[in-house]
Amino acid sequence: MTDVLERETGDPGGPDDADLTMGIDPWERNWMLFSVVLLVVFAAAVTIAGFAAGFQLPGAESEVDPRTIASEGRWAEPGLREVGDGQFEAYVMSQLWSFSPRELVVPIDAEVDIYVTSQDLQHGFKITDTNVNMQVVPGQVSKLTYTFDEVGEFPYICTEYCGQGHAAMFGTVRVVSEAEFEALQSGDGVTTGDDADAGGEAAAATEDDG
Ligand SMILES: [Cu+2]
Repeated sequence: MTDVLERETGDPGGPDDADLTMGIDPWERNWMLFSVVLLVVFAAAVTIAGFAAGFQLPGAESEVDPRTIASEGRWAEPGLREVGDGQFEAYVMSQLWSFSPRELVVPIDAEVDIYVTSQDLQHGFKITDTNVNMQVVPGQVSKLTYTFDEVGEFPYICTEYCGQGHAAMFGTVRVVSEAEFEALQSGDGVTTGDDADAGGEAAAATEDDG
């Protein structure tokens, strides 16, 4: 078309000089504008996801020795512990091919700091229907905080292929009502807190019952 125009009229085509702003073709200007708008939209999406939707990047919380970690401190007895009012921490150990513990029972609206590490090779830790999704790297503790605001069962799975037993590597977060959680605590079903605390709570619960 341009070639035909040029041959017939000597006009190379394109916009008239009057349509140019600072020598920029209007189409080119519009595309430049469009790409700037896209960048703004992407930046807004990341900001909204980060602050409003509560997305977090799982941080490398600390470094550990994968050969000995299973017998050290809180890792020696992985599981859920109450650390304050409505505040919990969960330690989850990964190994071929299981998570310890296999079940975490959490009261509704509990804010849980979840720590995961591995004592052999790389695994993944994802709690379905939540945005908890972490790489689990031997020698490193991964941490995310999540508030469970819905009663139900949320299976956690290994998301990093780790050998023939990989598909069997799963567990469940069971979110229960406050009342059910207290009932479980006063029974033998669940251990939370240090032994002394758990004993104290159990005793207090028994007193309440009587
Ligand atoms: Cu796996």
